[in-house]
Amino acid sequence: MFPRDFAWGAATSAYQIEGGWQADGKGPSIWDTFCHEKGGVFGNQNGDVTCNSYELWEKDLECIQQLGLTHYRLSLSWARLLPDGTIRNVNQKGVQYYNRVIDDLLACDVSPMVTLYHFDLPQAIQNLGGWKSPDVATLFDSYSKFCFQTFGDRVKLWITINEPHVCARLGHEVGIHAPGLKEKGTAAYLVGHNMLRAHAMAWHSYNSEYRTTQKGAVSLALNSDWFEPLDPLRHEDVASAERDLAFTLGWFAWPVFITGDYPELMRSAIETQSKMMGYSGNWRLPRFSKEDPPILGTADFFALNYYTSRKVKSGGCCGPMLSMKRDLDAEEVLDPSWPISGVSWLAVVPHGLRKLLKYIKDVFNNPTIYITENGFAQVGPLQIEDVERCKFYRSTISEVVKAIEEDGVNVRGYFAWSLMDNFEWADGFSVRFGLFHVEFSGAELSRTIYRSGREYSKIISKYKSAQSGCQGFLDDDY
Ligand code: GBH
Repeated sequence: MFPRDFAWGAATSAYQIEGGWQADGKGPSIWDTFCHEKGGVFGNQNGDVTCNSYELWEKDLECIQQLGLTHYRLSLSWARLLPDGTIRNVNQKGVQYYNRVIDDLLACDVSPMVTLYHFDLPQAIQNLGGWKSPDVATLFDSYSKFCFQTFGDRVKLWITINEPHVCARLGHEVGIHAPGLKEKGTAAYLVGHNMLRAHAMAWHSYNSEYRTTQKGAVSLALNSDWFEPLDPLRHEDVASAERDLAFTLGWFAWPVFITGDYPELMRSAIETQSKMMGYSGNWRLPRFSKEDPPILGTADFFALNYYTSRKVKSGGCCGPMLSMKRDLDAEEVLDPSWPISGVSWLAVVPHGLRKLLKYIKDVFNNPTIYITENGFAQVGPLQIEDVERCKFYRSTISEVVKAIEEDGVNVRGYFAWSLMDNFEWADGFSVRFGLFHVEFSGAELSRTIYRSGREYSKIISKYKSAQSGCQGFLDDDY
């Protein structure tokens, strides 16, 4: 059974839904730049308008209410609030917009969970070196304090940075996300490091300046697949799966939750490869400096974005150049029994979530966990009757029940990705994750609930009524 105050949510992010990319004094972000330089995004699409939530927020609120959510996870656009990234210039129209969103949610009895950074760095900060520059941490801290000060009287759940792993790797190693850098084997580690520093500074600011009055909680959202050895009896496969977990989840979770430093496995793998390539061992993965505030202990809960799983075997790498892939030295494969959703990377493996939750409980000292994203993609012809996604949500949520009841994992909330179809980064509008369909070709951008939206709202209302004592009601269709 779910705890009484369990958070039933759905999530979105600013660049993916807001549009209004130049409205009312908003500054450009790296995603505006990345999309406008042609070639990086499916069909040269962009988030200039997308769901136009900047103007159509009431429509989103109607969707939220129709689902019966207790929580809504949104992100703030840094460049909408601070067009040049610094607190020297505050865009009051941006402040008004988010004030209105937050106030409307609270008036409808929906609690906001607010992410400060979801991939959309102000271009002005990119021009100073972006996440590769150590100075970005201080700028992020100022932006965070501004947000705590402005919205923290009403927002009690904060995420500083969404998926540092994706920003670092896809933005700076693979180059399919903004800012589109492909500096293999180096930039991603530096970016990840500065993101951790930025996160930790913001957490310490909240802790010392806002916590006693605002009484909220702050964390960062970490994405990870569940990784398990292709052949559990092969020592190399077991070690490869462990390395993959260390390089994905451990990269950020070890410093924050257990040691204040990167996983030993990760450091030694990188050092080995550096030496093999004739470089000094301790180059590439930075060390945390005594001058910075400590990283350890800078999360009040564990925020997990889970989508899929992989089997892992040894080897699979890869040319004469430095790269993260070479450091990882593992090959990920799909189990043929796993169905594939609309996008090729998203194999449907609900039981992987249960295993990952148990792993987090065991390795990271039994934290309170919010599943801050989980979802299923649709491509191709529109299906409002999306029965596959209904099955996906039903079986995923039943795995969460097992994690809570049988494994004793302290899960406190579940956020479906996403409230509605939106701009899916490099895939543009070709991939649809929404519980509501958005008609992007019509001027009204009308929102229509999918069958999976109705299904999710039924699940929520059944669990809510079961919590208030109407047991037995639960088992009929699940
Ligand atoms: C989330 O990341 C994001 O937070 C969210 O904004 C996004 O809309 C959602 O996923 C759906 O994609 O291109 O083969 O290299 C999820 C974690 C990790 C999933 C990177 C996709 C890329 C695979 N993502 N992965 S590939």
